[in-house]
Amino acid sequence: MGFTISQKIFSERLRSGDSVEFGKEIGVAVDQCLTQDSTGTMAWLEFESLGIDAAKPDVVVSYVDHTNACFKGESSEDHLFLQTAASRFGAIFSKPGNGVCHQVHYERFGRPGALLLGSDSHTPTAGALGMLGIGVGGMDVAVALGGGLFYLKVPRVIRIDLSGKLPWGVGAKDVILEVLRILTVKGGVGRILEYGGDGAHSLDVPQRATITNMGAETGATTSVFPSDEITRGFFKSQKRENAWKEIKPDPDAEYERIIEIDLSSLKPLVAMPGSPDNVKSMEEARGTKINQVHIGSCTNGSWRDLYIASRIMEGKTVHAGCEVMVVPGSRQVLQMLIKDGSLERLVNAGCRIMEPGCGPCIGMGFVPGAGHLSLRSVNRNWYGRGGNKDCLIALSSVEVCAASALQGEIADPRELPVVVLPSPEFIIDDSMLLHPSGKETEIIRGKNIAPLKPQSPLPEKIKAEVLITLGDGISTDDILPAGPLTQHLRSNLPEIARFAFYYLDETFSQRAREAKCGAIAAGENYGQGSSREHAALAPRELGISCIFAKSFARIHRKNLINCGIAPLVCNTDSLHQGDELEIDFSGVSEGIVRMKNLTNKEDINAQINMTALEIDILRSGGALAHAKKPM
Ligand code: MIC
Ligand code: SF4
Repeated sequence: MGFTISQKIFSERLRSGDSVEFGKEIGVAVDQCLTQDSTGTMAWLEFESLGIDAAKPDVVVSYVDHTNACFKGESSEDHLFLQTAASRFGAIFSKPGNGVCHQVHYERFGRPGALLLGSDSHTPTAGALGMLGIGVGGMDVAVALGGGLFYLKVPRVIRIDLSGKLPWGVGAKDVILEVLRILTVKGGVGRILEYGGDGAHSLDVPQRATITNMGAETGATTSVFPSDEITRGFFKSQKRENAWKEIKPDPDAEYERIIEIDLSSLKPLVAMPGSPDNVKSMEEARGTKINQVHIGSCTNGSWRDLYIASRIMEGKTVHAGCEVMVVPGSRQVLQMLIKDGSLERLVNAGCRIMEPGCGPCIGMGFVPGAGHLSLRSVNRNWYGRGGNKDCLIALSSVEVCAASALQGEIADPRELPVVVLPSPEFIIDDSMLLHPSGKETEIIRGKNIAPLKPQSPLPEKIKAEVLITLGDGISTDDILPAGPLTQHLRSNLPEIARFAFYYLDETFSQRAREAKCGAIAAGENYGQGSSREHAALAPRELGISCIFAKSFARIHRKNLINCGIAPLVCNTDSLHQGDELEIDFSGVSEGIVRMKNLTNKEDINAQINMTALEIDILRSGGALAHAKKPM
């Protein structure tokens, strides 16, 4: 039996386990790690707590992109900590303004065939280069920085077979919105999406990156394209041709499922507010009034995207009832836009410009008003995303965003003159990437950086009160909102914990602190979305010891275990806020947790669904306590 692309990459770095067959538990060596500021302060503090001298993987980059604007001084202090920690432990530091981690990483560091672990859920963007990028929580990155293996069960592979060519006005974003329409936000869980077919070879690397980036929204472990002549061309233009090699699946590789998409027949799509899989056709969405357009983010912040937007808007004016914010994905993109006149075209059309970074995507500026509809080229649109729980966000391609900005309502770009893309001239200037100076660097910590508390082993029995009951699809943005409210508190757990479930129930943190030991009950796909470890660390800080849900999203489930919270699977319909539970962990190794609901006298057996290693981590109290245990 031949291998898929991901099996090839896993098998080359297999250090624990005997085969890369689906479902096998394996431990793989990690080649590259990335961290970003909002998850990175914790990841580097966690790495430091392991007492290891220097980061081990070949390429380690610490980016600042989420808190560039420094609305609060704490963020500036965090940046200095990250810069000095990177220098001390041997990582490259990407300064604020250099761009979003995923965009810069594929431009300057990624390479076909490598395995990248990143403390951000959109790390799969790197799959555009024919490598595997996997988003994880900070503790998994900390362990990998120390040279530890990354353990996972080999995911099933869905092949997405692309044929034809995208017509004018239809973007790579429409390909991934079509995939989301088919798979929904749960269809990728436990799976890798591998793209192939003639149509795949018609897409350039930035288009592929849009698709691999937003594969995260299907819940997939990662997404990957083959590395071909198009990839080689990209490496050449980035002056890194030596890093290129061909990667393709074996012809007899086995897939769980093959999804066929004819690019020529695709039409523009829009994900309407609430969820990235709330996908509607242009016919259904057009004419909807919009207040804002945001073009940019790690999904659609490439030069290709912004160039097209500038040509669509050239010589025209943004609609009076609409504001437009353009945010280049990287400084390289910005430099190219300056050089080729795109920036001038955008500004002349009435667009506003923000420095390269995450910006509005994570609610750092350009926060829409209550009930306002913001059309964005970003990847997420849950309620509460974008910095205001009452705003509405719709997702589309840059082509749809630009056409709609001119009309003040969702509009069809296919009716506008065709934009022909010239060959890009990439500007290579790595001056905002700082190289480490080594062990003598003093790490500078602001007051905001609260020391980590030690993790303590899981008790055999606990009593806990159900503090909140929740429905399906609770995202990490629901658990711990991002944006200006919390972004500066990412290295201060006691402070950030005050905002746990803030948009859903402002009293939660206070009640949790009073209860001392609490539990949460939820529906399907609990914790979907970001890799934000704080969505597990903050509840832990508030004394939450277990979460009962019908199912869990991959990264969050692992973050819970790493933080010493038990993710327990059961039917949660009979649990109510205020129920007193007696939970018995003595059967954990057999995969069962027995629980008595003292309020309604019901006995429930919850499934633990964990590997032996995960059980060991949970028993130890978390990943750091486990990593420090003598072998
Ligand atoms: C996001 O898009 O939600 C983030 C902000 O990039 C997160 C990480 C974080 O919470 O800092 C992610 O996707 O992992
Ligand atoms: Fe930044 Fe948004 Fe991408 Fe997250 S999804 S890394 S906030 S641009």
